[in-house]
Amino acid sequence: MEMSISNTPALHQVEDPTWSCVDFISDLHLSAQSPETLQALESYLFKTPAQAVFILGDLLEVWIGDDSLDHEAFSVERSCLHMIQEAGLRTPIFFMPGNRDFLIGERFFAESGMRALHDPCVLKTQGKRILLSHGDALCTTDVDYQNFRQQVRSESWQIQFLSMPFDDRLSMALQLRAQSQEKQAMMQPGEHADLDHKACLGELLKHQCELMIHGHTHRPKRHELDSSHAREVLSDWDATSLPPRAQVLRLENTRLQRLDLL
Ligand SMILES: [Mn+2]
Repeated sequence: MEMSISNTPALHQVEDPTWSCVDFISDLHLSAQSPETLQALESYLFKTPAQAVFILGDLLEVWIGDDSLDHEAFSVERSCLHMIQEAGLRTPIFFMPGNRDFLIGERFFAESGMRALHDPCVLKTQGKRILLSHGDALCTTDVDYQNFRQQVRSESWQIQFLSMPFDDRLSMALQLRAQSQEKQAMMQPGEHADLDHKACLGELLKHQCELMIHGHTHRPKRHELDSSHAREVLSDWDATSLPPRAQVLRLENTRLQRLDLL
């Protein structure tokens, strides 16, 4: 079987001195259960004034390999890919895989036209150096999760997983998701994993950045890490929640603002 694990070269740095407006979004968790959120993404992508859109992970709720594009169960994800391909003709779209969709591979990138970002990636724009990340790798105090992450991000695990029959992969993914939802539901507020303060500061210093933008935790907020370093957390999207969530973090002429689209 043809493996789809990514040989797509992922960018460690993106730089464009001509961009005066760039958008950041993450955690849309698109699936057949969320056509309204897909619709919100489509109308946003076709009218944003941004010169580049950065999707920082978890665009899709579940991804078990690019051959899913040929299965009826993933027709919504396929239409998402086609919509992004069309929108990308108007505005370049960059994508960094998250913990849900890290198995997005070469074929998905090629057909969607999205450019792959390494996690983390440095964006140089408007005189700033901004560190982009999904965020899960910096939840360093959750040792169980980091062990799991290391396993599923290894080439050997991915080769083995992708060689399994489609239906087996699908049931395994749904089982993992159910376990994770069960674990989340049993947690008290404040118990949910968050990015480690020291780990974030360390990454920022290492990459000579003052600001990090990330998703993953679904807790949109700006955190000051010290007098000159901060992180901005993106919101997740859910067009059917009350109130609906579809937020964009926009950097326009060096100013950051949060825009609620719905
Ligand atoms: Mn995530």
